[in-house]
Amino acid sequence: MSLPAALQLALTEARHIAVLTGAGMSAESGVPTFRDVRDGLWAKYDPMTLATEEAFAEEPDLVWAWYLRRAQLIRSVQPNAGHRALAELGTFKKVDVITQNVDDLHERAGSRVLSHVHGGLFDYRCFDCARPWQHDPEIPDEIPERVSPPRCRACGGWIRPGIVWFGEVLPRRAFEDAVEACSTCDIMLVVGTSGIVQPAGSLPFAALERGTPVIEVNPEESRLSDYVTHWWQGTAAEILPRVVTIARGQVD
Ligand code: BV8
Ligand code: ZN
Repeated sequence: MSLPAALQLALTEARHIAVLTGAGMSAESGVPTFRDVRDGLWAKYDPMTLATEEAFAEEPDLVWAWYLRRAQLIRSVQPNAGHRALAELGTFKKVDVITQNVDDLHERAGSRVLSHVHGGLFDYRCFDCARPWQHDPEIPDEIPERVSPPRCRACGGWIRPGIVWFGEVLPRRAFEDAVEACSTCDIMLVVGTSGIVQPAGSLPFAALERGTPVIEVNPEESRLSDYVTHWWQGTAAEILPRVVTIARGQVD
């Protein structure tokens, strides 16, 4: 399936590209998405219930162990061809990467990330006094079901991952920068997101309402597919290298 000629031209001529990525961006690196069929790691834990302040307040050792497992997984995988393609795109176009993902795979591929709208798994802070905790937590090879989080040196509170849980507000600056990028870019890519989680899922409309073309890259239909300019059916690692070819003005 190829991109319509008019959108190919828009991509080649674009000077500023905004890219919103979701869990599907990291799927080909081996990181399960939230809506994947759950394997062992996810089968027992529904992110919707565990990724909340309440869950951490009630069972800090269960939630902390779950995030240790995710950190261990992310440390063990590599960026995929999709991450690398976006990094390459950023070497000859102004590319603003806005990610819902809490992993660091965009950075490890060489992209400059404008916004982690749901925070980052590896920046930790105190649950009580919010002081940053600048260490790398111990990650045992075999992570038990429950692991007590480290304690804050200043107040003794539990250390938590620096990510945005359900019910928590998004980092203001990150979200404002993301809206600005989507409102001013020449073209927007939306890669690997179901568009379910808000307010991140509304970002493509900041582009669409200005008549800016929005191309969605996803192997399946999402909540956004009916609204975007074009749904390019395919995976991040398949399609994004082709985006780079077209952006260079070469034949796809
Ligand atoms: C807020 C960090 C309010 C955690 C995440 C009803 C009840 C309760 C809350 C709400 C509600 N209705 C709306 C809400 C708000 C809620 C929300 O949106 N809920 C949803 C579920 C309805 N949002 C919030 O709570 C947000 N905060 O609203 O605060 C507020 C306001 C004022 C004052 C106080 C409070 C906070 C949301 C952030 C939650 N944190 N992550 C963690 O990671 O543990 S969200 C988390 O889930 C991810 O970050 C990501 O954003 C989201 C998963 O979405 P996707 O990335 O799209 O992934 P998904 O699996 O869904 O889809 C993958 C896609 O990839 C699929 O389309 C698939 O086809 C595609 N794909 C698969 N393989 C590939 C691929 N694509 C390309 N290539 C491939 N190879
Ligand atoms: Zn503290």
